[in-house]
Amino acid sequence: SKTTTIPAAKMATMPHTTSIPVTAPTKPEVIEDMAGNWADFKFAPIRESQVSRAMTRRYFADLDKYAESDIVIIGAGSCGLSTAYTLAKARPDLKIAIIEAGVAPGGGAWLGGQLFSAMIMRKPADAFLRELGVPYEDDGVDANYVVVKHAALFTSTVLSKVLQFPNVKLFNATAVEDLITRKTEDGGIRIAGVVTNWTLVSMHHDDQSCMDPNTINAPLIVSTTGHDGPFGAFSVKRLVSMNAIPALGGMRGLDMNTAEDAIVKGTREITPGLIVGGMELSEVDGANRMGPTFGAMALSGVKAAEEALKVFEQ
Ligand code: AHZ
Repeated sequence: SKTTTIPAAKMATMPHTTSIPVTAPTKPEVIEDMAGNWADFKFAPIRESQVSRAMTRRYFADLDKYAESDIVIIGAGSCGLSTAYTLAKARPDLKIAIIEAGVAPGGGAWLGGQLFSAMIMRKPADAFLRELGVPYEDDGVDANYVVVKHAALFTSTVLSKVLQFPNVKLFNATAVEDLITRKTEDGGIRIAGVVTNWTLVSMHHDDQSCMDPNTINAPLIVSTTGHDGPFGAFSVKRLVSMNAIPALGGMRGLDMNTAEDAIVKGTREITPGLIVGGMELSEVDGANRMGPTFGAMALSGVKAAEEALKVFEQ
């Protein structure tokens, strides 16, 4: 494979755009063998059970391995993925499970806002884009923000990096439907894991007879389930219903300037064993929403990872 970079002339028209190496694929061996003769093309033979076993063997091995995890991240939106990237890179020795209710990980970060593709990140979150190698444009010398040409470029890049870490497993189409709790000596509670189920099962508890869930034990959970909605703000709502915190502040109206700082600064361990980041935190603290600007999600993820590392370094 050979490495190419964006040509200097093109770079000159894109001020402050980072140059990331693009790996040109080598011509696949099979195509050379066929030499254009597709009439004789044939896949290597297979028996259907081989496919089933190749998938299920690995999935059940992962369920077994991650039943005791070091960290569970709930929600694979922009904040959860940023948390996972930062943690997995810093601590390859930690077993990190990500539980995502949707089939498609990424949460709201496949589009910038409404149905528009560009993703805006306010400075200094551009540093996280450089860390990932996501190219961006700067809207001029005075601009306080940078623009990724498509939100899906950010999301697919961080996702592909997270999935390549050997110490991370993503369980998608899987919902966290409760938290595992332990009583502490002072009469409070500590979060000690998550209760999971297939999302399609979680959605049908009302019209099917009970189908019991599965569990993952972990000393630390990072919850990034987004603001309130059909699935959002899951962990913090559950903390209220189990009297671990008195009440939710409720997400306030949109104010980009106050919202982004508040989410990043406020990212913390809310209840022993449970760190909350991203827009889920706005429901606890009564913070404003920021709408379509994603720098706080990335940096809240970085802060959530730092808070988690402090716990592991104690
Ligand atoms: O599917 C959810 C989404 O992918 C997932 N999730 C929610 N509840 C879950 C549960 N079990 C497993 N019980 C669950 N997964 O969590 C993910 C949340 O992603 P998100 O993009 O909604 O949240 P975020 O905090 O990462 O990013 C918020 C982005 C927003 S919202 C907003 C505004 O409304 O003003 N502005 C920004 C930038």
